[in-house]
Parts: sequence; C-alpha cells; structure tokens
Amino acid sequence: MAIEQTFSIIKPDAVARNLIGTINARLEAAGFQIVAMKLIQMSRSDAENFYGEHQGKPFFGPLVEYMTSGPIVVQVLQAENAVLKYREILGATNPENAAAGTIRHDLAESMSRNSAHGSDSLSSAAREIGCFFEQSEIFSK
Ligand code: RTP
Ligand code: MG
Repeated sequence: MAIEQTFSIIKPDAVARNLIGTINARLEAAGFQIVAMKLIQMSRSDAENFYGEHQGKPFFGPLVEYMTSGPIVVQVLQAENAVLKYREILGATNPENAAAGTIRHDLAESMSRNSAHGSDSLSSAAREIGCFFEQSEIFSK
C-alpha cells in the first residue's frame, strides 16, 4: 500500500473543549505521523473556498458560520493508505451513525459540531493541503 498524505481539521467544538491532545493521541496511536500542523482561525473566504463543493446546499451558510466561529487545528497526516484510514477512524458525518470507537462517535456533539474533518479522496487531500500549507511547512521525509 502506498504512503499517502491526508488533510485534517480539529474543528472549533473540539478545540473549545480542550480535545486537541486527545485527538492527536488517537491519530498517533493509529499510526499517523503529523507532518504539518498549525492553530488558525478560518476567514469567511477560507471556509467558502474550502467547502466549495457544498455551495448552494441548505447547510452551507451555517457550515461556514460554524467553521469560522473559533480557532481550529489544521494538519497534514501521513501514513499508508492515509485518506481511507483517517475516514475510518473519524466515523460517519453524523455522530449518531458513527461506529463505536471512532472520533465522531466518542467525541462529537452533533452533525454540525462533529469535531474533526478528513479529506474524502487523494485529490481532495492535495487541494485541501494546498489551501493551508506551503510545501516548506510540511515535514515529510
Ligand atoms: P467533513 O468534510 O467536515 O470532514 O465532513 P464529511 O466529509 O463527513 O461530510 P460532508 O458531506 O463533506 O459535509 C461537510 C460538513 O457539513 C455538515 N453537514 N451538514 N445538515 C446536513 O445535512 C449536513 N450535511 C453535511 C457536517 O458538519 C459535515 O461535516
Ligand atoms: Mg467532506
């Protein structure tokens, strides 16, 4: 299996509840290497661009509002099969449907306040990493 990079966000609800360390510990225990990371607050245009695929959907406005509401952690995670592997430990979008032991099942508050984001494909990962990181900020051997 190929070594991949995926893009991760620890969302405002998780940062506000002091869960950065808890989520990072889960990521490292699952075999991810955190090769880039920073604490930022998204601007409206950052969020509209990042979630551009959802423009026009009824939840788009609230999603942008929420994602800009406080600090978040943006990260690049590296592992074998990283994109799928992270989606698996993240769990379903709605925590009520997420499998036991996943980040969203165990930590998320609701469908919108669902604690973390993971890229849904390798091409999304490349696009999303480029939204927040320069190549020189990614410490990958
Ligand atoms: P994410 O991009 O944040 O990792 O979440 P995801 O792939 O599991 O879900 P996605 O379909 O990309 O949706 C992005 C975020 O929008 C909110 N959402 N609300 N009310 C709704 O029907 C609805 N659908 C999506 C969620 O907060 C989701 O994380
Ligand atoms: Mg998504």
